[in-house]
Amino acid sequence: MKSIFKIAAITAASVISTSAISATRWDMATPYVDATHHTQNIRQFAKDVNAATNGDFEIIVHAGASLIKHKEIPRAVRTQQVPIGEVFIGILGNEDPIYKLDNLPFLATNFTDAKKLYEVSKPIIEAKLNKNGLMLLYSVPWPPQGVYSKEPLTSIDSFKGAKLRAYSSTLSRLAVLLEASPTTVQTVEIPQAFSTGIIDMMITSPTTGVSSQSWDYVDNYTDVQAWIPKNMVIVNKRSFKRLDKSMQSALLTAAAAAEKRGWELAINETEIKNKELMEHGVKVVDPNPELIKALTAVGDQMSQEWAEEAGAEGKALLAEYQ
Ligand code: PCA
Repeated sequence: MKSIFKIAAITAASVISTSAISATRWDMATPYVDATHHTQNIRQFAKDVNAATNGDFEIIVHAGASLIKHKEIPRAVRTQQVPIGEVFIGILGNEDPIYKLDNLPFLATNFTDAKKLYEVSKPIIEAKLNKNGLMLLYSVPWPPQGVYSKEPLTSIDSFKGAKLRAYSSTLSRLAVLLEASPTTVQTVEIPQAFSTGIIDMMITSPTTGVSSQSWDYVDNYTDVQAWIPKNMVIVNKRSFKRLDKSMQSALLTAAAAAEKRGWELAINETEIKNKELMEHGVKVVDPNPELIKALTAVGDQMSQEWAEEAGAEGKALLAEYQ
């Protein structure tokens, strides 16, 4: 009896003494390279957490899918392989229709509408994540999505037969409706996909057009501003609960700041990266009105399809947004 008490006392003492000085280190898996505002924002977020906890809570950012492949990041966070990660919301489209909403063409084409759509959909996204043991920390948009092509994009027929890069199931669906053939290609593989002829067109932001050096493969960027997709930073709930209260609050405070900063960065990024495309010789042009009209009609069709797929919850959400 005596010795058991003694062991218990020693154990308790060592727990107290280590927790008082113990530092927490989290590995964070992110998909995109440093040359994107998302990753720069995350690095600042990690710094903020560190500063707020006097260095006790360190988040080590593994950018550019260097630790975990993009497609595998959601599962890695769910299974606590890493406690925290960033994902493109649209890549979860096959798990639940709610994540497809983020890539629907011509539903939210400016930052004000994108913010509105985010606010309306956030409670549902949080509830879905919660069911999977995950928490939404914050979400930040990309610049509006435009079309990169070898030939000028004159009409909707320019898409016919194109080998169009796709990064989500929603974008694949759009490609099919445009009579193009979609191929899934990760951002880091874009140059190779163009040079080997796997793709000859893509729809993405000026950010990704710059980071993939699109000027090596295409001459035209048509700024159709089709949608404003977002990334989200997610945390494993159990990992979060295991943090002490001061670390939890440091994380949440830094996340709120990162969300605010990230939206501002995305707005600036749009202008900066559009200019950079031009400096490298890409012709950045506005779409003609007929093209926008035709693309909007396809977008409307996709919104209807989405509302059917997402059921009552989806219809209510769309109605609230619209
Ligand atoms: N860039 C990422 C997602 C959206 C964007 O602008 C990509 O092209 O995969």
